[in-house]
Amino acid sequence: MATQDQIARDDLLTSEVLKEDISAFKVHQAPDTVYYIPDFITANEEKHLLHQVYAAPKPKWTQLSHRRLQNWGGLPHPKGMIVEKLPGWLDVYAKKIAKYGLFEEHVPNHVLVNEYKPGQGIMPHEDGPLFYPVVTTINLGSHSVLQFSHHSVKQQMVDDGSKDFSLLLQPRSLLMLKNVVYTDYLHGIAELSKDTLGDDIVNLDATGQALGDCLLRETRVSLTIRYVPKTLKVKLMLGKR
Ligand SMILES: O=C(O)CCC(=O)C(=O)O
Repeated sequence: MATQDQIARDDLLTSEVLKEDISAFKVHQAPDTVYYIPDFITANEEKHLLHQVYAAPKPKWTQLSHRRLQNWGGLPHPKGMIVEKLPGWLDVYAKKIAKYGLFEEHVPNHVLVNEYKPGQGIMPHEDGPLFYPVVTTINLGSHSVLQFSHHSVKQQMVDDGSKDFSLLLQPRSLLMLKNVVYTDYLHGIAELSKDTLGDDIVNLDATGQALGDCLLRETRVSLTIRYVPKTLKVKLMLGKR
């Protein structure tokens, strides 16, 4: 009988053949540049990834006040990240996403896993200079709505939740952001238990949903896959004086 690992690997090979050219996935109604790939992974791959996330040892989780997270690949730091090899179950997707070319010749070396229960979210923020300016996110378990606001209305977004545009992220989809959307916009997720889809959502036609639909949130896990350019190599001097 095929194991979960084999099924996930077979599904991965199939999906690799299908999606090499991403131009069809560009979200034209968003500022430059957003790609949204629905069903980037299969339901089996999603199950496998969630299994791996929840199989991580308890100390791997960092509990924040409104969500919890796992950090893989090392801790980004202005002086350089001490690189820890990504585990195979994440590295396979880092390599797959690298093939789309958004990271130029680089392969992403860092993954942040965020878990959100219904009613949880993330404050509007920018990802900053420690990362190569491309964000890619695999969405697992539930939908969410990612809201964007231009820097010029930065404080307003924090104060009253106003936004310039939003993206509906369905389970199993891949989101990729770069250029102005990375450099000039804040992104965040409102702390809601359900989302009524409004005309701020610019990728609605790729999501299978309609304007006015109301979606109840369940537990969502996101894998934010990025590249940290500045790294440090640490030499272990074990047994040497
Ligand atoms: O969960 C998401 O899609 C957003 C995560 C995020 O913005 C972050 O961790 O910086």
